[in-house]
Amino acid sequence: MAIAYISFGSNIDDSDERIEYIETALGIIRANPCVQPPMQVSSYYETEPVGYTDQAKFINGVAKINTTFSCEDLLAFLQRVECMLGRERIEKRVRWGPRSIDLDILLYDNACISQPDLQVPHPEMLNRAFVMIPLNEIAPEVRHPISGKTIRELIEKISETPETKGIIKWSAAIQ
Ligand code: A4P
Ligand code: MG
Repeated sequence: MAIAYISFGSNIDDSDERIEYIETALGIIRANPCVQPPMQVSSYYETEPVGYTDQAKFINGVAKINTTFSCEDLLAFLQRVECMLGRERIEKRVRWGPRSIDLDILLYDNACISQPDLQVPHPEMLNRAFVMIPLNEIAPEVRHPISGKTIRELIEKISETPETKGIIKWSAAIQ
């Protein structure tokens, strides 16, 4: 059994729809036989878009799962969940543009994977307050396998950046 941390984000239209996409995705993940309880979910955060900024605000958060999926199979499963929720693949839309749901693998045990279509730890996670703030809420003592530092130590680096000011807690954690 492996422990994986998954980031989720949605920024389609109004606030209620974003929450519905996230909760449907989390429900499908929780119900899969390769995912064992308990699943732990951070609070939801409303965040300013990063990258392509002319788009709606995101709801972001992080989930911790216990899973018998290999990391490659977990990626394939998460991509199927994205498709089920109507997410168009990257070729059909603006890179970093609006999406019904985005599910990324942040960490998978202590794995360091560098394949063309799978990099773990997620290469951008340390630069993204919208990932690190919810991750720090549920996994402050977990170590990032490349830097060897804990999430609590690593978040200090980004806590002063302007991006963190655009991050507002939207709802308390739900288990
Ligand atoms: N891929 C490689 N490693 C991984 C991994 N660890 N987890 C590959 C998931 N996928 C991984 O992803 C593109 C490719 O990444 C996949 O084919 C997979 O093989 P995608 O989901 O099709 O496209 P994407 O998500 O638009 O691209 P990308 O590069 O993943 O975008 P990001 O980096 O996820 O950025 N601002 C706020 N506030 N909140 C957000 O959530 N998200 C983005 C998207 C931009 N700005 C944002 C947010
Ligand atoms: Mg993605």
